Amino acid sequence: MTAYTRSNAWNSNGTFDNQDLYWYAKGVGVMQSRTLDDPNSWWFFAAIHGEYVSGTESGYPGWAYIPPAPSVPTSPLPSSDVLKQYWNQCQHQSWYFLPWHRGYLIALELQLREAIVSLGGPQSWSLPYWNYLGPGNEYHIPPAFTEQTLPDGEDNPLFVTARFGPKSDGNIYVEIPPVNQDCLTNDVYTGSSPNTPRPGFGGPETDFWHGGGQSGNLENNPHNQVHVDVGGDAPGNGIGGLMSDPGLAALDPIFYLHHCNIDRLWAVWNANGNKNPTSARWLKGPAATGNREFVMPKPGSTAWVFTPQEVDAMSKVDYTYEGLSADIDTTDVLSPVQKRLARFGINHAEVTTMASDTNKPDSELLGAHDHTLTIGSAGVRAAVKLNPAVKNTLLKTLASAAVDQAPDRTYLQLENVRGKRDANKLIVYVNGKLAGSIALFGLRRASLKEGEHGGSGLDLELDITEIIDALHLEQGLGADSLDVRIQPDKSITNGEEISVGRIGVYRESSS
Ligand SMILES: [Cu+2]
Repeated sequence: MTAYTRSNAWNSNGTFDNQDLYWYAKGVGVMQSRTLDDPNSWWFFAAIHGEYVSGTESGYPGWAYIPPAPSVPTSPLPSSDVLKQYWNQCQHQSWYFLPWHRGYLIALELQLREAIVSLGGPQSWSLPYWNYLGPGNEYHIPPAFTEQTLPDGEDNPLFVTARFGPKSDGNIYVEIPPVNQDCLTNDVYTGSSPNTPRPGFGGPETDFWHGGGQSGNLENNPHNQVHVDVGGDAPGNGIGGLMSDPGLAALDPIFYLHHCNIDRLWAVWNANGNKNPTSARWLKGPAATGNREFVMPKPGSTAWVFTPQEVDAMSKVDYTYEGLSADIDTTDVLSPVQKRLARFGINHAEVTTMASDTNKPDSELLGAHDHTLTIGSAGVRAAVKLNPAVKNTLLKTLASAAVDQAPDRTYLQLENVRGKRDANKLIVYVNGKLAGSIALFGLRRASLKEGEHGGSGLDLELDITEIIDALHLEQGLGADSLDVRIQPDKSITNGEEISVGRIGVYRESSS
């Protein structure tokens, strides 16, 4: 069914010599010339993801307060039926994150291709992807996005004022590290224990879910990191960049190239032999259990209703990615499990696959710090007490690591994290070792009391398996608590402190 190829945006140095980018700009221009209430417009598509068109809040990030370019309209509104059917659909912190965004990209690509062909552009045009983890300069935004004008002198529809970068200086790039694609090493799409759900590679089991709670590994890094890096905020803690907030992000044309790369990484993960959920609840989507359906406007304003199972494999969609096969693990590369067992002195040559048939590993709370922590510029430090019985279970699996028996994995989660600003990251250390960095994309909205989940905030997870392995191998994991230090990436103004309700540490049996 492959008819189209989505190519690397850095081809032809990411300039308008790259015809995919030139025609993308032209197509975006056509969609931007349409009105907000037109389901074929750029503005309507951004609102499908999320919007603050006429909310109760005044001031930024309300759409009326966005500094041009682009000049974002807030009227005319579609009818309330159309609005309820289409707007505010994006699935975040959910196992629907990947299939929903895949359908969203397919719908936007159809709209753009129609507009591009109407201008005399190529029939084969497809959305390019931005692989910020590619070689050389590719961690920078392709230059076509920062030019104010097109080669013909017209305004460049890809240019956006509210895009500030990781250092708030207008230099737009992705910070590597912490951005990585380590998420590809988790072979579980969604972990599932009733009391301690793990988000896995693809996100936790949810109903229709417009954000809040736990991000899956891919959503956490690179997805959330790239949003916050690209959007950033204005110097001196001013307004946030469009990409930093889910209710603004899809107004920035770089959004869709970022999401193409996320979609590509899902395809790579599947091509590496990892399996998507097989439960009807995932395959049929939230509409099957009486919740909202996933629906996109097709050109001409016909409604396309779709489910995850209609888009969950590259064989079911009409596009592929340039160079997809080059990204796939080959047999001479050690699998993540082989690498891990090698650290325990186990000969990886004997390790065959330990792929998950069940896709449902068992997990359990290993320890917690239960008091609310407040994070200002200086950061915070806490002792996470470990439950002796659960620690013993973990220690047994570490001691009996074998070819056919990978030890438990361990995760640290910052729970009910609340705050006012998305454009920041928390850097976490466990017993002095760097556990990783977590971007706060979606934090402001998830913290609003009047929001969908009562302002319960975000649950931010880091895989600390390697640290626990190292502690075990170096010194036997004797202590009854872990020393956790949390440091913000950017300074935090008084009154804008970030709170963490609980720190939880979990063990998860290897599938
Ligand atoms: Cu996104």
